[in-house]
This record gives sequence, structure tokens and C-alpha cells, in this order.
Amino acid sequence: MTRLRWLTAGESHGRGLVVILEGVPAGLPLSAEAIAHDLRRRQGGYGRGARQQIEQDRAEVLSGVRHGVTLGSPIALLIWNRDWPNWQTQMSVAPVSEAVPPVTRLRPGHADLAGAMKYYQHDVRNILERASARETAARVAAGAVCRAFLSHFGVAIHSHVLNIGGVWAKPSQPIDWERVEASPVRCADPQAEKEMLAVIDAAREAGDTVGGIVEVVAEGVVIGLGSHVQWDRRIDGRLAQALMSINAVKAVSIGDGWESASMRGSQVHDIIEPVTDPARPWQRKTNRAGGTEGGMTNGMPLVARFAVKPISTLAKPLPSVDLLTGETVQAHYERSDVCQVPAAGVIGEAMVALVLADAYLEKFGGDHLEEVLRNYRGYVQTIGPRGRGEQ
Ligand code: EPS
Repeated sequence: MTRLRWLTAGESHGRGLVVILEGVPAGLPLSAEAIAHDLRRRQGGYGRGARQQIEQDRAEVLSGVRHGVTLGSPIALLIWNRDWPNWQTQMSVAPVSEAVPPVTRLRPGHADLAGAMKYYQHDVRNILERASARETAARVAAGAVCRAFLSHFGVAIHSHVLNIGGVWAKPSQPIDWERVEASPVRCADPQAEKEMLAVIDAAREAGDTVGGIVEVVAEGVVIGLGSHVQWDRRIDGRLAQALMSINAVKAVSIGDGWESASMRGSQVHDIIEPVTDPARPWQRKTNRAGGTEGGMTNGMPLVARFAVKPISTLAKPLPSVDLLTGETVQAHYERSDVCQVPAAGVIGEAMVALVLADAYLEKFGGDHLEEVLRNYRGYVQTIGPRGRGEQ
């Protein structure tokens, strides 16, 4: 990230989560309600566990905003954990006199083992509290700020679920985003939705978990974000890193991704259509590239998919080993989600928003929203066919 910097802090059962976002220009109207909206969306989805009934995530805006408008100074957001009162002894910042039993039964698939080795811990709680996907609430709050910024450039970011536990949604175009928002699994296909709900129920009954595949779509993205000239400036690489960093994500692809590897070039590449509408130059017959070519956006919608593995905290735990004794035990279980795939989509939107906001600021830099917009409009005037009405 070059123009936008952000860091989160907070443990899953600590007092709360914090994110500081720096680089958002001055002059952006920002409401706590817009952030709360995305936080609510992250908490939803069929298959979520008991924790989401306790929490009602809302971000308090501590800085960087005055009278509903950003100042250009760092924006600090704080989300209190409502579960904290139940964890005050276990998660106390100060030393406590009570004995707090350590978590020692390692969960295969989680950060427990590698984290305990790396940080020389004798209590897995010292790892799992930060490794928990609860941290993604802070990312979603920061992403909501970026979404508000991007809306001034006509960018809209959505996500939908393509697969849960092996059940595929039928492809549909255009995607009915209202239906997706109303769907308990954030899926556009009503038939697949029914089957997905059944798959989640069956996994719950078996004390198991299920993963899936999510697609994030960003519409209205301008041509030319990112760059071909250096590896770390490529927008597809930046998106992949951001999406892969979401807890439990094991694969990311852009556009047709894996499928394109087994097709011929003539089937894969998106034919460029003649320019008839100067307001929408460089349209393609198809969008198999998913909106990026040469490490840059190409003016078509950005389409990124990612695969989420099933959550590793199982109600019917896998055999494992005790961190302290090295003996065979059942892995640790307190409570967990059966399926977090719908929520992962909302988190994916936030990560895409953070990457795109950074890329817009990199290309159209400015300290006030109006300045960024001026730079943007100046650029947009130059993106038609060379030699035709270029300014
Ligand atoms: C989560 C909160 C967590 C888990 C989940 C994500 O709450 P708790 O640990 O109190 O149940 O529900 O995290 C995991 C599944 C995990 O394995 O870490 C949230 O707010 O998203």
C-alpha cells in the first residue's frame, strides 16, 4: 500500500478492535451509519455461531472526521467487543490473582501450533485471540470508509457466494444484487441457496464445518490503475495479496483464473470492441480477464474469486496433540461458526475497497476529495482512442 496506510489491533475477546486509516483525503462525507451497515452485513449469513448474537458491531469514529466530513487526518475507528464482560479475567490486560487454565489442545488448521512455536507460548489463547477472524470486523470498518470514497468515482463493490460445501450456484448475468443481499447465504441462485442451507445444516448436525467460494465484483473501475512496470505495483497482485490475507482463504483467482489455464488463447482473451460511445470506450465482448491486463485495470468490472476453507474449530474435534505434554487429545472447542462463507464475501469487498482506494489515490493523488476528483476527470478525458478528441 502506498497512499493509504492502515493497521488493526485487538483480540477477539479483548475490550475491542481498533483500526487507524491514514491517507483518506479531506472533504469526504462520512457517516457512522455507513460503516455500521457493512459491519452488520459481516455479522450475518446462515451458519454463523453464537458470538454474532452477542455482538452488535458498531464503529465509534474517534478522529479524522468533523461535522460528518473527513479532515485528511488519520481516521481512528473503535469497535467494542460486547462479549468482553464475560472475559475480563481471562483476557485482563493487568495480571490477575485467579488461576486461568491455559488452552493447550491444538486445533489442526488454525494458527495454534505454528503461533505457539513462533511466539514461545505455553497457552494457545495467546495466539488464537489475535488469529480469530473477529479481527476482520476492523477491516470491514476501514473498507466502508474506502467504499464511501470510491462511490465518488462511480465504483460499486458487491460480492456473492458461488459455492458452499460443494454446491455450486448456477451462473447468472446480470447478478441480482438485491437478491444476494436478501439471501441468507448471499447467493444469487435460489435453488442453490436451498441446497447450501441443507449442506450447512448437515454439517452442523455432524459437528463439522463447510467452506466455499466467493466472488467479489467491482463495477465502474477506471482503466489504468496499478502498473505493468514493477511486480509490487501490479493491481492483480495487490488484490490477490489482500484477499489471500483474509482468515481461512486458501486460493484467489482473477476472472476465469484456473479455468483459463486449460483453454486456448483464442478462447481466453477478451475481444476489444470498436469505440462507439465516447463515455464508455474500450468495451470488451467478454470479461474473462476479470478486469485486469498487464497488472492494470482495463476498464471492465474487476472480478476476483477466492476459496475459503472450512473453519478449523470443530464441534466434533479432530484428534490432536497437547501443546504441553505432546500426548494425543481431542482438539480444543469452545464455540464456532459452521460456515463463514457469506461473511467472507463482505470482508472480501472491504479488502478490494482498500486496495482500490489506495490505487485511486496513487493515480489521482490529492489532499481534498475535490482535488482527487479534478485529477480523475482530467485523466478520464484522455482515455478515448488516441487522436480522437484528446485534450
Ligand atoms: C468471529 C468471532 C469469533 C468466531 C469466529 C469469527 O468468536 P468466538 O471465538 O467468540 O466464537 O465466531 O472466529 C473463528 C471461527 C475462528 O476460528 O477464529 C467473528 O466476529 O467473525
